Formats: sequence, structure tokens, C-alpha cells
Amino acid sequence: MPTATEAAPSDSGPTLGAVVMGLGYIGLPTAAVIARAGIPTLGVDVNDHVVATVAEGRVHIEEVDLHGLVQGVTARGLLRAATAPEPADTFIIAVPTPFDADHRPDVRHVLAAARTIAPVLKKGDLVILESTSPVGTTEQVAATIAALRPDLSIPGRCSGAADLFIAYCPERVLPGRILIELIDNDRVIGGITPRCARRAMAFYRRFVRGACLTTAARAAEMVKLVENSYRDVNIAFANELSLIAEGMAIDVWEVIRLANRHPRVSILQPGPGVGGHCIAVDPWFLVAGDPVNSRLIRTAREVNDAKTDHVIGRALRLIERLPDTRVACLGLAFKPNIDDLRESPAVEIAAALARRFGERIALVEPHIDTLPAAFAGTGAALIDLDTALATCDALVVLVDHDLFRSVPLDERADKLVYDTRGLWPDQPKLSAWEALLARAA
Ligand code: SAJ
Repeated sequence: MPTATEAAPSDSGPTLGAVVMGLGYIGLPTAAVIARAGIPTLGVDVNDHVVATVAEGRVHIEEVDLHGLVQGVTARGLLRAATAPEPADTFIIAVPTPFDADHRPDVRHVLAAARTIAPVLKKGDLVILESTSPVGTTEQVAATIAALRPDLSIPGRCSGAADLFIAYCPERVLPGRILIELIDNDRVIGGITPRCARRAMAFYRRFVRGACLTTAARAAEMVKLVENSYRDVNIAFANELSLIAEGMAIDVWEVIRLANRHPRVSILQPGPGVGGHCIAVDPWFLVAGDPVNSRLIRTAREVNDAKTDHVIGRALRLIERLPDTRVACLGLAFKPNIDDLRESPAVEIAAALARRFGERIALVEPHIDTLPAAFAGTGAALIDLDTALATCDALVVLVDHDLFRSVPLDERADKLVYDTRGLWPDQPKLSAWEALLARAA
């Protein structure tokens, strides 16, 4: 197996072009960045609306600078979109890998993408899986292609040099910084064979400025799961501290800020729970792979999920004590300054409040125009920040958007505030609201 070293590229990369399967939060920016490097790129998606949008040079997701880039590369004919793949040299699979009700990974979309590209593959082509996947999925991709294309020799399944190159290279980009991190982050490239890893590295070298590090496909799959589990465990530590501090009436954000002055302590921030489609999901892939030895990872997941339930319970009790007050929930996205509501604890909390209190709950989310289905029939309305500050006496801060951070103290000093993000350190420490609840307890 290859070692985790930077090897030299084995060839100059593709000439025909690239196909990116999946035009979502990762696939579309990836396709656009590849196209910008001068590689003719076809983005493929099962959703007609997404394909039509991208084909017109527009975007269906909000990401810094993405619209301008997609507009530019489609105008130059470097990026096209379609519902079916065409022959190319490089095929990148960037489709969702959700989990089922029992937290077991579901790789159906990955294998479906492998089946879709199989008919157009030819000798010398490179297939790269980028979707976060349980260990062993790249080998499953190879097996899927092998079953459909007995005419091609498949790496890991033949002796000598195979006809195809198959590798795993996880995306590692942070929503909100995707276009920067696609270029600057180091890439871990795991080949089914060392030859596959070198071939994939030659491809990434064409647009990645960060280091390209090669290893085996299974190790690269685990690296991705480990990165997000590491973050989840550390956020769980912060969330656990927030519960302990709350019980002791201590400001957890001040405690963390001061503890982090230690040269070897770097605690993350507590919040209303962990959202998004990565950190709240990927640790379960490790747990599913080895349930016996993943106790800390599983507990961290449970701690972070339980934090959302804790916030719901506390907010319900606080609002119940203010029967005539209109309450604004600030933020619905899963993290600041993005429009992504997937697996968002803010949506879960605000929807629970909306179901209980109906039109008394107002929702402020500057990055969306319409409320998600979770609010259907509740009577809760989407309003802007200024209206919320003018009409709501109580605020539940769920997301630390920059727009909210910029509200000066004199515009909120008389509000009752439940701040789950530590957004406003100058807000009175034990607000009148919390004091009310404390007296009731
Ligand atoms: N969060 C906290 N406290 C913190 C940091 C985050 O509560 O101190 C919460 C956020 O509010 C959010 C969730 O965690 O709800 C996840 O946000 P995030 O910014 O930590 O991560 P993602 O999901 O946007 O992106 C992560 C990144 N992984 C790591 O930082 C290890 C990114 O690099 C990955 O590419 C991405 O997952 C992915 O696609 O897997």
C-alpha cells in the first residue's frame, strides 16, 4: 500500500475533461473550480431544476463567490450541466451519503452514481469518490463497476496494471469558505492501489495549492470520518461544560475564554447542538464500523443531540412564563452566515417553539426567503431583524450570524434574551428572563 508521503505525479492528467456526479454543496463548487483550471467539465445531477439552473450559469445554493465563478465558467463553455454523464477522463462522485433510522450509513447514491458512469468508462479513466463514506466504500465502487464492465480490468481485482484508476479523496471544505478551501486545503488521496493514488494526485495538482498526500483508499476514508468525529467530540466537551456552568449560574463563554488562555487548551464553543450534514452524521459511520470500540464518539453524538433537547425544554419553560410576549428566534441556519438549514438544531428548536406557541413566535433568518416545511401550519412568521427588534420583547439567539452580532446593546438592553451562542457578551449576564425562571424553579 502507498505511504502517506507526497509522491510525484505519474502523468499530466486528463485531456478529454471531467464529469462531476452530484451538483450539491460540494459537487457544484468542485466542478466550477475544476472548470476554472481550464478542464472542460460536465456537472451531472438527477434533479432537472438544478441542471437547468447551473446550465444557465446560475446557482441553487448560497456560497461566497460561487455565483460569479459559475457564471464565468459556463459563459466560457468550460462548465456544462446535464442529467446523464458523457465520456471523459476523470469522474468525480460527490453525492450525499445519509444515514438510516438506526444511524447506519446509506451509500445507495454513491453506488447508483458508479452504475451511471460505468457504461461510459474506457481504458485509462480515473474514478474518484469524494463523498464522505464508511470505510470500504471505494472498494464497493470498484466492485460495482467490475460487475457492469467485465471488459475492463479493475484495480485491486486484477494482477498487473489495471485499465481504470479508482481512488478516494474526501472533500474537507468549510461551508462559507468552500472556494478558498478547495484550493488551499491539503488533500488526502487514497488509491485502491498506489498507482491509482498517483494518478488521482496528478489530477488534483492541476487546481489544488495545498499539499496532496497519498495513502490507501481505506485509510483516506477513515481520515475523513476521524476529522469530523474529532470536532464533534470537542464540541460535545464544550456543550457539556455549558450545562455544568448553567447549573452553577456561571457564564460558560467567559470560562472557556479564560481557560483558552492556557497555552495548551483550546476549547470550542457551546451552542444549541451540532447541525449540518457532516459533523452530526459522519461520527455514526465510525460507530457503525466498530460499535464496541467507539464509546467516546457515540457519547459525544448523544451529548450534542441532547443539548438541542435541553435548549428546547428551557426555551419552552421561559416562554411559558411570558404569556403575552412575542418572541423572535434569531437564526435558522446550522451555523453563521450561510443559508444551509440541513440538520439545523436552530430549525428543530424554533419549530418546537412554533408548534407550541404558534403566531407568538417570529423567525428571523436573513439568508432565506421562505420558511421550511417544519413551520407549516404553525402560524409562526418569517420577519426581518428590524421588525423583530421593534415588535418582540424576547429573543432566543440560535445562530451567531454577523448581522445579529452587530446589534448594539442599546437596541436590545430591554429585551429578555436567551442566548444559546454567547453572541452578545455585553448582554446582562443573568437576564431578567433567566432570573424569572430561576425564581420559579
Ligand atoms: N459548532 C459548535 N461549536 C463550535 C463549532 C461548531 O456548536 O465551536 C457547530 C456549528 O454551529 C454547526 C456544527 O457545529 O452546527 C458544524 O459546524 P462546523 O463549522 O464545525 O463544520 P461544518 O459541518 O460546516 O464542516 C465540517 C468541517 N470539518 C471540520 O472542521 C473537521 C469541514 O472541514 C468539512 O469539510 C465538513 O464538515 C464536511 O463536509 O465534512
